[in-house]
Amino acid sequence: MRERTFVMVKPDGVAKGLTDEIVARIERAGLKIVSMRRMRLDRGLAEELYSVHRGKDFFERLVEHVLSGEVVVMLVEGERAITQMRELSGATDPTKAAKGTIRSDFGSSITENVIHAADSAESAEREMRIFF
Ligand code: 3AN
Repeated sequence: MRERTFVMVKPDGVAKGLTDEIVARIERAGLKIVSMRRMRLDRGLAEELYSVHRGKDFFERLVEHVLSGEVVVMLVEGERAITQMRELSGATDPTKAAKGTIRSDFGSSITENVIHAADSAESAEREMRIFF
């Protein structure tokens, strides 16, 4: 099934110069980057993106991290794009992520885990609407 999803290279990924590597992995998986923008989030956007985590103990840490530098937001399209992007990204905790995934290869902590990819069709729709 052809899907669209929302992906974001987080500030640690941008700072480590990983944007091109991540774009290459997405394209090699047969997915298409329909639109891409480098930007700085403001607090309102960051809190809206992560609104499902509001009230959790890591919420402020997460928001502070995505405000700490530039991010690259992407609209990605293709067969099973949502699942494929989750598979390319790997588990939230880089130490638990499967070998060869973006987070396993480049992530340094649960907060600094390089990439965000929408976790469901509903999240993808909501997140795409925020940024595109
Ligand atoms: P994922 O990004 O793998 O879908 P979510 O949606 O559960 O994970 O969490 C969103 C972001 O919140 C994660 N990318 C991570 O940076 C952060 N996060 C999640 N759980 C924790 C935690 N226990 N401690 C710190 N940060 C967390």
